[in-house]
Amino acid sequence: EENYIEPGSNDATTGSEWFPKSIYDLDICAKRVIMYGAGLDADHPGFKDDEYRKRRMMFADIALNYKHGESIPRIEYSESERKTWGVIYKKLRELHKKYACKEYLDNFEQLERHCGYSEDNVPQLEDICRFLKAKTGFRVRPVAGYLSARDFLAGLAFRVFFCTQYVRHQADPFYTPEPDTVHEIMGHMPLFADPDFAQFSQEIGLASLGASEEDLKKLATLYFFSIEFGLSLEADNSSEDKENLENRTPQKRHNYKHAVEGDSKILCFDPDLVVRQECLITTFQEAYFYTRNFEEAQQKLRMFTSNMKRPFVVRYNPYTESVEVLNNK
Ligand code: HBI
Ligand code: FE
Repeated sequence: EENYIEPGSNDATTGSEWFPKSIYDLDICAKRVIMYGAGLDADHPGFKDDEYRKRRMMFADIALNYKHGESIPRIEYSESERKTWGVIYKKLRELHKKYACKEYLDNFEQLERHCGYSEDNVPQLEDICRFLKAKTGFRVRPVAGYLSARDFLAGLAFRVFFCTQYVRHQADPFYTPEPDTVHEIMGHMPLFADPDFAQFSQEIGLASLGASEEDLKKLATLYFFSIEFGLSLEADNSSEDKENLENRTPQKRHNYKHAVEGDSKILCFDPDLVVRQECLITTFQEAYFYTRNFEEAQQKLRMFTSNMKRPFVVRYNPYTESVEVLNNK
């Protein structure tokens, strides 16, 4: 490959691990996918399904050949894929009414209006990409599967979300061991249309560029307990003080079914505490973290990352969609 950099390679400009400097460099990150298509584990529901594996290779092919700036190929989803999507869509729309925050609900409605979100249609990434670009400057680009935390977070620095395009196996619509397009489209897309959430996400990404292994792990954990599993505390009366809010019934305070109805802990988002948590992939979390709004999350993240040490400073240039690296040696 003419355009490939081995993970872990040294970066001549910073002396740290190589990282993308321009949005075009994300083509390199996208190729370093850890697991996809033929590499499904034995416990994956699609492991013994040759047809599914073939389908996954088709999606991998699209993602591995995609280059920044191209339009994202449209997919004709199969009847089985549309059925899986529909079952999840229906269930989640019910849960959203009860648990989702206002920002999520408002943007979801817009996605229904502008991007073909509905029970019987799997939305196209190209349409979502255009929508997000206009709302917050965020983009999605197809990815073949799981990336390293470093490559995945690097995309966010450029307001790019690496987005899977395949649908989970039909055997188990309500569980997937890996991200799939239903997770991305239903779960992530609505909030990337929110300006504060977008800013928060980009700042995690910028902090990750050239970060030490230790700091990278902290940022991945912060990503996990905010963008993946974060809670937004909503008050229906803004004059109430914090103590009153915390004494509310859980149903009024939080947005997630498990967090609300399970026996997990619900704690205020504090990066110093969050980075000591373990990320549980295959089970519910032991604790969830809330902020009152996305701006609060942003401020707390900024406080935390300003104490991280790198031998250089990165500055994002939105005109060129690249980062400037300032060596302060
Ligand atoms: N890769 N494609 C993909 N999607 C993810 O959501 C993802 C990933 N790699 C790493 C990752 N998530 C997590 O480690 C985050 O904590 C960064
Ligand atoms: Fe996710």
